[in-house]
Amino acid sequence: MTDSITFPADFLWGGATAANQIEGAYNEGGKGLSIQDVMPQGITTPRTDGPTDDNLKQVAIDFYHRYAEDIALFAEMGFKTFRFSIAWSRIFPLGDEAEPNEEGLAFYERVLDECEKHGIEPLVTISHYETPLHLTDTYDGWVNRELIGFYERYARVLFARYGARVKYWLTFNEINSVLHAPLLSGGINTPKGQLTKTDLYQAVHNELVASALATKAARELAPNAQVGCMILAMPVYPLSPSPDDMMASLTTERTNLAFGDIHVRGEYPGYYLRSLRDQGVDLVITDDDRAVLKENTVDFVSFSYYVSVAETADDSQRVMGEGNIFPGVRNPTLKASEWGWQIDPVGLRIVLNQFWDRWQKPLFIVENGLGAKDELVEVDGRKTVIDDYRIAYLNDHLVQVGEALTDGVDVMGFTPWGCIDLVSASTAQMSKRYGFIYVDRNDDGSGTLDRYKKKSFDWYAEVIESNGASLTR
Ligand code: BGP
Repeated sequence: MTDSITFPADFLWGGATAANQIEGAYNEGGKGLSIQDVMPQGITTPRTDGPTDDNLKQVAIDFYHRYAEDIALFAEMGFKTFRFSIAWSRIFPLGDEAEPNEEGLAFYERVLDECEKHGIEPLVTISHYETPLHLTDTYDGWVNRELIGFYERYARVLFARYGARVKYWLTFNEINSVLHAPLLSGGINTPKGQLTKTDLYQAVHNELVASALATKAARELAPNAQVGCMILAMPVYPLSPSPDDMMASLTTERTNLAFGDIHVRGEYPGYYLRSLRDQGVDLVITDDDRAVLKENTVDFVSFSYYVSVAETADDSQRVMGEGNIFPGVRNPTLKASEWGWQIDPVGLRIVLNQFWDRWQKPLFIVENGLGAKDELVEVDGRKTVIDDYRIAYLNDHLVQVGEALTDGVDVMGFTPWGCIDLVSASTAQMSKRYGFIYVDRNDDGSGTLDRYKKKSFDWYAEVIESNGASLTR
């Protein structure tokens, strides 16, 4: 352990959100429906046919109308950057139209205005779990190659319109999660149990090509922009020191690492091709696809990190625990959050070192945080939440970021997830809170939507102000 933690002077401190989890206004401003409108319970139950009244995301935290107030609060914490996503169906309500929806474009102009007013650098996710529903219902989402063209058109519109104002772009949120949550992540309508491996991996391929085409478009239309991939990082430890367990953990971890390998190196690694062959998967990959992947690799690698898991080759030892989007073998050495996600700050240092050693690309931690139940209390006549557990979680993870920086890893920034309370992606709950800012909204939809600063608000402001010097080890 080093004596002091030094973060780079230009370290991008901030926070992260996604359109469908904050905006609400699901049918305002010419917006079309997205898959989120048929996933009122997140990934816990099958999709519905159409929108239902019990869907918290229809209102979410009403960011669509309150963005100025919220961005002002982020500025008060000293944010250097704010990660948000653009709802594809605000820009192309169906997804396959020729012309974009001006009202949707104008909304994000206003969001960018507010960021600029406060000197906050936007970090924009192009696609974050909100494929337009029409593309799901009509094309079966990313299984269909036509999605590549629709996405490229959408990305081009964004770069043309916002390219001079937005420097940092992410192509697909947690792109590797499509293997586990095909509807959420890939807009794929065919239920997971009925989806063939070939269709699933073809969807993966189509997204990877689309990601590279977006990178290509950014080079043309927004030459100052930097494009990153976004990977769900989940380090996998061997459950025992046996070589078989080590091999099993490497194999499991490679299902995530492959996405970084392809984005950074521009080609499919041998182990990935072997795994496709072993599964009898034969993909349609054109020579153009290969060239596009090779010529348009990413500028940086971003990732989410919440949880690590274990792996074993011994089926009798495979006791499963929770993970982010997909489960993993429970690690007996770690404690878990109220939602069963095992807490492992050192895992963040491991991931940072592993990714840096492997790819030598700047790394951006664009999600990390603790989903917890909060209790609103009154202190000195002000409503707040005494969230020491959240402060401890973030402090301990940031200390490990400091260690990785000292290890020589190039880390661009840190945007903890849900910097303001929002609707959870996996369970669609409000009660799974991540924010520095409490939003008065409950799982049953009640609440005033008023915002209150939690104890962690001042704590994070001080961390940013001191550029990490106030962290405690
Ligand atoms: C990631 C998603 C986010 C976010 C986060 C926390 O998988 O990119 O959208 O929600 O996890 O997960 P949850 O909301 O399920 O607690």
